[in-house]
Amino acid sequence: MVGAGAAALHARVPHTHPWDEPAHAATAQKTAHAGHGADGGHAAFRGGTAVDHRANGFDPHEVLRDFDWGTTRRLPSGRVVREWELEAVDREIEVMPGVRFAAWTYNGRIPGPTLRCREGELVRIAFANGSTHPHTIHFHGTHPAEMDGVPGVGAGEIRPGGRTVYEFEAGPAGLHLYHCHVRPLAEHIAKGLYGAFIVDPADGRPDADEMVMVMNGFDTNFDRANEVYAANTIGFAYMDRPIAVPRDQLVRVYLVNVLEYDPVNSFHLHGNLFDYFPTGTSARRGEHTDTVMLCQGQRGLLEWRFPTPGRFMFHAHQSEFTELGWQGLFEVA
Ligand SMILES: [Cu+2]
Repeated sequence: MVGAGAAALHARVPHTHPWDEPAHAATAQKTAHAGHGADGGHAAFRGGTAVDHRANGFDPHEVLRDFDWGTTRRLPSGRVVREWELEAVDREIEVMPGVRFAAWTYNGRIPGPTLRCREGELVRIAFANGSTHPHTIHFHGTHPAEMDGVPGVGAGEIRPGGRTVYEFEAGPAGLHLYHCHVRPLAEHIAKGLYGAFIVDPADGRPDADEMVMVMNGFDTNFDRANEVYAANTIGFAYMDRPIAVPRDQLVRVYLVNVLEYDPVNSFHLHGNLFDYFPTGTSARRGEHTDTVMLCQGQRGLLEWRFPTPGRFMFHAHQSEFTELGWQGLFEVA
């Protein structure tokens, strides 16, 4: 029973939290609206409606471990070229049950594909603009100025129907991101045009159960404030269905914050601490903690193991974000 969070979306819930039970389970049940059902599941609010992941075309559980390595070929020089095709697509996304958001996406999903490559490879991203607005792809990491994906430099803004190719040597190793850089910038990002960009060290990282979490939010009533918060777009998705993790397995989360309209976001883990590697650019951990705070555009790697089985929450430590969707569970077995 994890019922109190969703109620905050359309009712004021006086200080009940999923992690309070069993002591406060009865209170949580009483304060939840009718329609939440006996199990209190977040998906079952407003008369049993739930986000239709199939209709959205992506499921946060698949996004979580979906790393897009693109396609590779070898140049006569022996160098590896890694290629992807990204298209900007206007698309309506159901961001919480019954709430449809007129999104702008890369390849129809939010976040866009998690692009992954190795340091030193030549990467080529063919970008087609199938949207009704001009867009770009601006990558974080090192690249020549003309590949920066900003208006007025290189290919600049790509008009609807237009295309370009961004090409550069991948580096440095770390966790970067990509997003549209057309003005008004806040709108172009908040509408959904972003994704994670992972550059692996040439000799890789230790084996782990790897996940990507792009912390985001949605302004569903155009007041330049978010009504729903999440990791990977759909609030409560990892509460409804916890993330299964084997006990003692090294877990590595690639954490990105692209949240618009709020100055900071955060990640807090229950029952454990993690090693934190800011931007993933160094093998030396920056901190051993249970909470990290990230400004918009900041990202980092989190690593830890669960030594005992059970359910462990993770969520933004801004309680408002937590109650509006940015929370989830690890199920350790
Ligand atoms: Cu744009």
